[in-house]
Amino acid sequence: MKKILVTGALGQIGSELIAKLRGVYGTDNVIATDIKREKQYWVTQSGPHESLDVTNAQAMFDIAKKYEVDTIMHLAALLSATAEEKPLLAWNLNMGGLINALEVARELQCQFFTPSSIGAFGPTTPKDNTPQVTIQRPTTMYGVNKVSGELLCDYYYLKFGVDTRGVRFPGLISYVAPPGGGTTDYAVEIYYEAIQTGRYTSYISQGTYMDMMYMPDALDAIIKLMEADSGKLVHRNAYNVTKISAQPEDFAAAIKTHMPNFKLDYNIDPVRQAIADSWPNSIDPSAAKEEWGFAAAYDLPKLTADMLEKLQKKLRPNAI
Ligand code: VAH
Repeated sequence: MKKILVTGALGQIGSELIAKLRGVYGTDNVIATDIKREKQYWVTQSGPHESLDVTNAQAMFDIAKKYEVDTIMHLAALLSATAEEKPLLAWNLNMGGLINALEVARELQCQFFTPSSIGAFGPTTPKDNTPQVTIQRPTTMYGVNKVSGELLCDYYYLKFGVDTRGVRFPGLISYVAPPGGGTTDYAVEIYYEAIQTGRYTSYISQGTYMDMMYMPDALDAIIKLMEADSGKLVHRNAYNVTKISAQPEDFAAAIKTHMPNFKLDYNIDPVRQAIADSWPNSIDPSAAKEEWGFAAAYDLPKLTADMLEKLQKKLRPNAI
């Protein structure tokens, strides 16, 4: 039975991954850690949890040893927009936290997962149907962190035999924990605003395509990759995964099939627009499909219907 340590457990992915992992592997086998201390029932009170600053190597080792974990899922990181605002902090946290987690995995012989991102590509990368193996010259600190992270995880596999695995996530859309500091956050905000105000002002311009995926598909991908036969994995760190390539107008059109009066307008954020412009329009997930059976269930219409239904209950529980 797996015993899993998760860092960044209160983040956008972690908040839902903890519940998913506990459902699959058992509550007591999933240790939720985060630097935040706020009480969120389904994370802190429903199973083992520890406060952890991932830049504290000894603290991470001590927690991993205390619970005798055999798997580390390292999610704690600053996202693209925040990383661009605070590049040195991003380097120290994103890379310092990662090397600490890899060292713990090496010393305790743990299997290891950490997400990369479409942010690992840059303006010289082929923009459409971006291949699994291609030019990676990102022009953001987040992208530098993600490419460095992919190489570091490959190194720990080749040099020390650590079973490292990762995916390049697209923008992730969820209704549980809002994202923070990302470039693709607009694709989450638009659904919240649709329910709360019936309109949304996008900071990303019309016609800007980016890859997106619904959180349930992302969680399934993590578990499927980690359970895959190690011998079949070629592109371990990290696999392109995606389901949707969309621009703000596509989200608005999908929302309008449920809310015909929904309005979308624009107030562009030059920093996040520049980040988005440096990323692919669409990436090719065929290596993930071939090597470990990646599949995603939610296309844009299905994602939109579920987001609006769940957010209606979350934000307007008493509405008829
Ligand atoms: C971000 N949501 O916007 C993250 C993600 C592909 C985007 O890495 O920074």
